[in-house]
Amino acid sequence: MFRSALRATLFALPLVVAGPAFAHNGVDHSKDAETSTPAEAHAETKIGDLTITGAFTRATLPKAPVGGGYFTVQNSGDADDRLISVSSPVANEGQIHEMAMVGDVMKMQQLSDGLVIPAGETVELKPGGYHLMLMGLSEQLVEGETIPLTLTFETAGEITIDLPIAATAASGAPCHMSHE
Ligand SMILES: [Cu+2]
Repeated sequence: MFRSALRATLFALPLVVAGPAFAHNGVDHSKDAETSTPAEAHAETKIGDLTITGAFTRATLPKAPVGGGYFTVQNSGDADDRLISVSSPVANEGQIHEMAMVGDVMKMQQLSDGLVIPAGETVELKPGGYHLMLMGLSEQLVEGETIPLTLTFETAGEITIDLPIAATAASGAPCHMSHE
């Protein structure tokens, strides 16, 4: 029911690659990723020309049906790439969402064509912006644990990372709890 309602709101929007969604209070996490601890929260994963950092999800309440997924991906290559699908063994289905203004209301909607990672640019998935949705969770997401998350990129291919589970209201990976 939830999913079909969501699909009903889908329409093509130009992909915004720069703007408010990516301003993170002026903090560029890609720069401090290597100097902070713990290491696990900043595990840097490379696949092809892409570097993934700061991946996390949030703890869920028991029986919560959906979870989120967030990370930063940097494309150091000369060609655009595209995140085309996501999956996790703890979820029935993984989706890629964006937040967008629909009339006067901020809504999230599925990016049915995936999320473009432009050549030479960094795209941040975060609460309130682009994000992953794990639909139909089979288990509660418990803070401090990890879940496997498989990302499939059009060019770079497929990779599975361990997604750390942060607090329920976390706005960043576990070691970035505050950066106001
Ligand atoms: Cu969503």
